[in-house]
Amino acid sequence: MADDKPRYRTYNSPAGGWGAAAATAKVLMEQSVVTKGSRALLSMNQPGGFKCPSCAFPDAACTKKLEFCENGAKALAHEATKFRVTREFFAQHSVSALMEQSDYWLEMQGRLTEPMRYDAATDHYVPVSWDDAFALIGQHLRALDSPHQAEFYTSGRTANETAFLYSIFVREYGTNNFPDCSNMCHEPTSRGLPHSIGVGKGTVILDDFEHAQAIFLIGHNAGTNAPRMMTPLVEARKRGVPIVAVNPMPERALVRFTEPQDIVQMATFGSTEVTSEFVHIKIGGDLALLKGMMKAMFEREAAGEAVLDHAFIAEHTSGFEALKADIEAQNWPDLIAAAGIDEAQIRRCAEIYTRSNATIICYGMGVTQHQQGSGLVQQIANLLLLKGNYGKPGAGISPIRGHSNVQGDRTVGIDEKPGQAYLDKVRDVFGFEPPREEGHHTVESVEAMLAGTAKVFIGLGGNFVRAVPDTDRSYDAMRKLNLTVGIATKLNRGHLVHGKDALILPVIARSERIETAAGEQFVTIEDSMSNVTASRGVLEPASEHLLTETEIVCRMAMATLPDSKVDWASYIDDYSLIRDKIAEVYPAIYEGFSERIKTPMGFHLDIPPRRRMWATPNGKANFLVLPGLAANAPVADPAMLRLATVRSHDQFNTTIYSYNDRYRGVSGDRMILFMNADDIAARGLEAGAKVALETISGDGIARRVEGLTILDYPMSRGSVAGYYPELNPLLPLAHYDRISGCPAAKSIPVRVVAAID
Ligand SMILES: Nc1nc2c(c(=O)[nH]1)N[C@H]1C(S)=C(S)[C@@H](COP(=O)(O)OP(=O)(O)OC[C@H]3O[C@@H](n4cnc5c(=O)[nH]c(N)nc54)[C@H](O)[C@@H]3O)O[C@H]1N2
Ligand SMILES: Nc1nc2c(c(=O)[nH]1)N[C@H]1C(S)=C(S)[C@@H](COP(=O)(O)OP(=O)(O)OC[C@H]3O[C@@H](n4cnc5c(=O)[nH]c(N)nc54)[C@H](O)[C@@H]3O)O[C@H]1N2
Ligand SMILES: [Mo]
Repeated sequence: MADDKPRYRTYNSPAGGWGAAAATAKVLMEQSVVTKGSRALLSMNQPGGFKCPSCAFPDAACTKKLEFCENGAKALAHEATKFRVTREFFAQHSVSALMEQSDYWLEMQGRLTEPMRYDAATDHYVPVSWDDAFALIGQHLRALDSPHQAEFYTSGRTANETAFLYSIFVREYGTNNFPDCSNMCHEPTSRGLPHSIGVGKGTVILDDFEHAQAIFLIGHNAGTNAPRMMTPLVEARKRGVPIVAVNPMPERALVRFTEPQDIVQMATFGSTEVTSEFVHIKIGGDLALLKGMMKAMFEREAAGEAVLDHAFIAEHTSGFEALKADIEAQNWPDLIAAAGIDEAQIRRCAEIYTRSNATIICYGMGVTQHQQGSGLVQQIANLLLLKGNYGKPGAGISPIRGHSNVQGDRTVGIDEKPGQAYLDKVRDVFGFEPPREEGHHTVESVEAMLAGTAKVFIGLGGNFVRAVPDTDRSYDAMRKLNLTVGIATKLNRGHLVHGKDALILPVIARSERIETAAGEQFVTIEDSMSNVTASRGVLEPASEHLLTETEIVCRMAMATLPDSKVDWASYIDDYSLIRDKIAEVYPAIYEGFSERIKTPMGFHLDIPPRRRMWATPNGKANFLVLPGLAANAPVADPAMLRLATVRSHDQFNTTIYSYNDRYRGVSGDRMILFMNADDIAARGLEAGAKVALETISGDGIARRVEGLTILDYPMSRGSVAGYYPELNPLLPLAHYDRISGCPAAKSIPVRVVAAID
């Protein structure tokens, strides 16, 4: 269980600094990889080395600086770990026994070493040959009545080459069922933003942070989830750039930070105040903040001041009048109530925004994971359009993506709603007719499993069953399947909650060398700012029985599609052949891929708004209206609290590195309910009390999580937080953004109830 006795205290030191340096050393020691890990860290994010397997923030390549952070080091240490999950391990532990273990314990067992098949007679995983494993997959997939009965999941660590081949395999097989981790993450960006500015990606590059005159950070926790981002933020702050952080939790790194790479700050215990304006927003109150800022600007215009970029609006946009009418219809008391902050602060934010001629707005899960996640992203885009904050240095929209290649996977075909022009291209390049109907996103794939129409699940990375909403129902859904396949580096819950047949297929990881018959191979990834770079592993693979993800995809295809039009065998050995095909399917952005990838810094994929070009149906950037002020459906229960499920400092999504959350002052416990003192008192409760949470959903399904300890924490009023994935049983499958399908994991309506002892 917990690695320490639980302790809660206030963390007053700056984030980063010696605490981060010590944590880096500790994790290398825990995984027994001090020498190997330290050597590998020197190659991480360096030209000729491999890309950090953690987040998707770009690195300032070629600076000769160390380009890793504490959490990147954790990700690497856990990948390079000396611990192993062997056939003896599986012989020793039945699946039912493993089910009793925590996610943390499963992770700590180490790297998977050989392919395994579930044996129902003994309830153990037993060794299987690779040939037999692929034959079993082929047999199941060929036996289905329709290819739409299979679900093909991708997690965002998968490299471009693998994801591209996977998308071709699945389309030749005959379905667009591509549930993807992105569906739970930045899908509101991928689906919402194209209507606004013609592209579902950010428009900012790293260099823009050097030219920004104001930076807004809405709903993301950079110090934990994209720590390398702290460097450009601290540099901007030192230049006097105002930084506004909008968050229901006063995240420590946003307040004060010491750069572990800054020798002087480290030696003098100095630090930088990162945020100049902290906006203690209510969960979902961002919509009212954004509208309030726009209202303040329209009021000044009405008073005769010119605060908008009228020339830009006239030349480049459409829908201005409708937006103006919607914003002017909002009144201040409603805006203040919905945002949970005062009018003066909204006006201050508007003032900071108005004064700046180049503003960057960054955002994360605090924006996307609401029922109106896509609408919220579009309001951010509106605000930027009002001052022409696209296509000039230092300005633009900057979604901070999650997994290191989640954006790249989408670019190269992991898309359940593919465009017809793209499908035509696939047909022309590969010579088969791809399916034209839309496939399932993540929520729809779980619904299909529950309905019994889905029969096979293949997970290319990730930990699907732990990441999706409604844990109990999702476990039931997975258990109905005929076959589940987990292509993975580490043992996780997804391998234990399985179908009638089940396979675990272990892979070579990002930091490890890929040697094929054609010599050493590298893969490529696309970061959050659309830079494509090569990644070459440097370590020995964790076991001699591992295969590359690419080979696994090719051999699944060969076992499933005996009459395939695609020369799968050739791609197993030579990845440049895959890149040539990517270039053929996406000539506009990937032409000359194999040549362009030779430069150490890689290359940037074209983002038309950077040139003030708008790939929308009307050729303009569009102001879009989201009526009202509610980011989520209102709930009529006065006891209701909005629950955000968030990450601790010591986890990577469903992978739990420890039970500590240093910057929030928590150690030894993850069953925490972060709650405002007034909300605690209003319920006659006390900090330290054990309580349960119940979802208010009205669909007749009881959702409850027991055993939470109340922590008196400076949350905004009416907003509570706790950890993902422990609280996923509270998140109803149907609680999601209708435009993107993204589960509203930051805004679950709950009530606190007495714990059952
Ligand atoms: N070390 C580490 N790095 C990671 C990950 C990890 O788990 N560990 N995960 C990766 C992935 S896949 C992703 S998507 C990203 C996630 O990175 P983030 O987007 O930072 O994700 P979260 O921790 O879920 O929550 C973000 C913040 O949203 C705030 N928030 C909650 N509700 C609201 C709201 O209504 N409004 C506003 N304004 N804020 C709100 C929370 O207080 C929290 O600070 O990080 C990536 N990087
Ligand atoms: N309640 C709630 N739910 C959420 C979220 C939330 O904030 N709140 N966040 C959502 C978000 S943003 C995301 S992105 C999803 C994450 O969902 P996933 O991407 O499915 O989950 P991860 O925990 O990142 O996956 C971890 C597993 O990936 C495997 N793995 C690691 N590296 C590799 C590799 O190189 N190759 C392969 N093949 N496998 C590898 C390991 O076996 C490990 O156990 O969860 C979502 N779910
Ligand atoms: Mo994510």
